[in-house]
Amino acid sequence: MEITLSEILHHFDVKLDDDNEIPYGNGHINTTFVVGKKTRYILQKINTNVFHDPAAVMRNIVAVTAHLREKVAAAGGDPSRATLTPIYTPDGKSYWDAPNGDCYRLYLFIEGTVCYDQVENADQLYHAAREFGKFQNMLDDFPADTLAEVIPNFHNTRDRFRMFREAVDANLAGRRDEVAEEIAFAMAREADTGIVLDAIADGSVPLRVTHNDTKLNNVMLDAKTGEGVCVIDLDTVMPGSLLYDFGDALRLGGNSGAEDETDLSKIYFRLDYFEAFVRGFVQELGSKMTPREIELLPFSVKLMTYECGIRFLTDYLNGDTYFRIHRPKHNLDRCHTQFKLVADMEAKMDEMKAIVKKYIG
Ligand code: ADP
Ligand code: GN1
Ligand code: MG
Repeated sequence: MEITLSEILHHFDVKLDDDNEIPYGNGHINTTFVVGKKTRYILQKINTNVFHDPAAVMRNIVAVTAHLREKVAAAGGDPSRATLTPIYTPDGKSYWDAPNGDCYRLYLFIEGTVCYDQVENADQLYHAAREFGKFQNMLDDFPADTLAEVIPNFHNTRDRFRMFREAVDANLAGRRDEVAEEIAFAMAREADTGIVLDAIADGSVPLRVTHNDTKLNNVMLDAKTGEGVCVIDLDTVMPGSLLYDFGDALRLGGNSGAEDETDLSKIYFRLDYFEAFVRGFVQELGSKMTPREIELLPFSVKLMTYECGIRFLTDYLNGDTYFRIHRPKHNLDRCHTQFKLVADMEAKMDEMKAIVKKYIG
């Protein structure tokens, strides 16, 4: 059953000044629209194939944004710009369950901001890093045990590898022979998958409340000043490692090209962007990091890029059922950029370590 957007909006406690409904943004997971004119809102269909318990996702988001709002207000800031503002239904729910099983939510549109699918200069990395750092700082005292684990083992790279190996064995879409080289690249790096997990297990890397999806188009920068405004896409806020947020941000932020660039000669890892991000991140979180966290910062970028690469490859092998794609080999193209970056990071690891040392350690 097809539901119209105006019918969906009717279930939220808002009066719109326009009936525009424009597809918006470049996220791979949810379906996003901008609605309204003078006062704009973000309407999203939550991807229930990815988030099996949307009620738990929204409970996390309501709690986390309430915590952030309080902190920002206490510091004299504007909470409606500094975090997401969920709009409620008249009966007080933060989402609407449609009769066909779909699930929708509405947020205030954060005006006067921009986010980047591909970074344009080092300054953007510096400000994004500070914003992700501030986000973690503000959630430092959030009770982590009240958060639902909405996607279990989200950054458990060992488990991601297991799922990858299962996809190779199952060969559901019949594409295994076509990607033999990519499979070999991934298999050769299996030993990397346990390094951060082992550090978490031995206590040298603490669990914190982390964002877990720190891609650059999930942080809003001020359209005029370029400074950080807020972190969005809070679906995956869960207990995790600071290394996940650091590494994942540079996976996309340190890429010289687009995540899905098909001309691989354009793809390399930008040390100048890496340095700008390190500078901002250390400025906000430097005093909190343990020696092992500091030591693993460069490796975490490679690990998160590798993990994302095997996730794209797994999805390609499974027949493209997880990430939204816009062309037949989109997931394979994405996998190629990630693996090219991994190889480049391996070549540049000593330089990355030297950059971290320059700022901390
Ligand atoms: P996905 O999980 O699919 O990535 P996001 O929540 O990240 O979905 O939303 C997709 C895009 O929509 C973001 O990258 C951003 O451009 C835009 N967006 C999301 N929420 C807001 C908001 N409250 N205000 C302005 N833009 C937003
Ligand atoms: C997805 O939702 P979005 O587009 O911000 C994915 C991330 C991946 C990223 C790859 C919930 O992020 O984990 O790193 O695509 N989010 C989820 O671009 O799986
Ligand atoms: Mg997003």
